Amino acid sequence: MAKGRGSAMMAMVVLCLVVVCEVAQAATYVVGDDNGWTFNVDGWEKGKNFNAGDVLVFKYAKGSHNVVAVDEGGYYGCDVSPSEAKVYTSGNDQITLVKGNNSFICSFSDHCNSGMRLLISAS
Ligand SMILES: *[C@@H]1O[C@H](CO)[C@@H](O)[C@H](O)[C@H]1NC(C)=O
Ligand SMILES: [Cu+2]
Repeated sequence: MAKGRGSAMMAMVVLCLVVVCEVAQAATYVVGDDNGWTFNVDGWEKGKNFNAGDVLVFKYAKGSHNVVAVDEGGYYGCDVSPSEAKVYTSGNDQITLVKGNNSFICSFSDHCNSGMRLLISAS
């Protein structure tokens, strides 16, 4: 009985450590900091080190912008053509980074060409 409780306790400690480590590793970033997801946000990523699992929060006035997860070509060409591109519209969109390049643009009229795009490399 006492032994069983001991190992249950041990399992819980290990579980807690794992949870704490995961929380410690994943960071949350508000894109554009105080300005949010807006024009000329491109470059905000410079000097930051992103990891897979980190979360980007895109804040903007709902209806004024959107966030489209595109491929690298979509970032460079301001092109949303891939049919599998995911579109976020909530104004408070949380997107978890995957390993490698993560590219996002706003597909409203000419916003992407006005620097409303992001290419983030996560390790
Ligand atoms: C990520 O994007 C950069 C900049 O365009 C490019 O040089 C690099 O090859 C890309 N990496 C991958 C894995 O596609
Ligand atoms: Cu926009």
